[in-house]
Amino acid sequence: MIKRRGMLIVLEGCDGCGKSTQARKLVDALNTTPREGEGSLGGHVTHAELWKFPNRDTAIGRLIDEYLQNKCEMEDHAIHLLFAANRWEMVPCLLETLEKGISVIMDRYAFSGLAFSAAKKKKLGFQWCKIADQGLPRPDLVLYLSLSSLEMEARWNKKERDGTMVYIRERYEKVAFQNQVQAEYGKLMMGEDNWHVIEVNNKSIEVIHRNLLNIIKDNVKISTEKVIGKLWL
Ligand code: 2DT
Ligand code: MG
Repeated sequence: MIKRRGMLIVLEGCDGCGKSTQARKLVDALNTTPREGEGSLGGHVTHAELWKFPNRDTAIGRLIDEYLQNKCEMEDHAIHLLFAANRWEMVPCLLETLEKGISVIMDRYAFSGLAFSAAKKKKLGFQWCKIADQGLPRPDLVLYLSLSSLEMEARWNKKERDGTMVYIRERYEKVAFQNQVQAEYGKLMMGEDNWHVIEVNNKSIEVIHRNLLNIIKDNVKISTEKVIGKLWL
């Protein structure tokens, strides 16, 4: 019998597009899907874990958190490298997890690193930005949630009105900036065979969830038989 590794599945998109909600639902679904029989993933995926980047719990992550909350300033190249270092520090644990046959659903990854840094006014070179993440484990799937800027603004305003405490926007949570970020994502997905774009405007959480789960089901067998690739190499 072939020993199968876990899948590496990344969710990407602008702030407020629903990545975190969908990531949680996917992990729940994969952990409760029957191993065999109707509705199963054919015994290919048994367990899944939720990972998130930036991981604000490490020493590097705490610096990033301060930066995002505007509690400190950081030179653009330096913060870009910290985001990448925050991924590299987790690579041994990530590979071990996949090797055990556990799938990882990741809420942001190197694509956020590139899109957000490249969207800055004093642009960091696209190629320069890529280098820091080159060689990371390559995701089997990148599920990109695409949201219009009108809908994005409506969601943010709702968050601010509904919050019992005043919602304080983080550094990058400005519509014009996020539009630029979406444009940078557009460059990243060109020519890639592992990206799937899911339009999320006016769709219910459940409909989007089923859409994502079907993409995973379609790819699970082939992905888990392959050796994990290296990103941008
Ligand atoms: P969350 O709102 O998802 O916590 O993200 N970011 C993220 C970068 O600029 N570079 C990166 O490498 C990553 C992973 C995106 C916090 C913000 O940090 C941005 C939004
Ligand atoms: Mg955010």
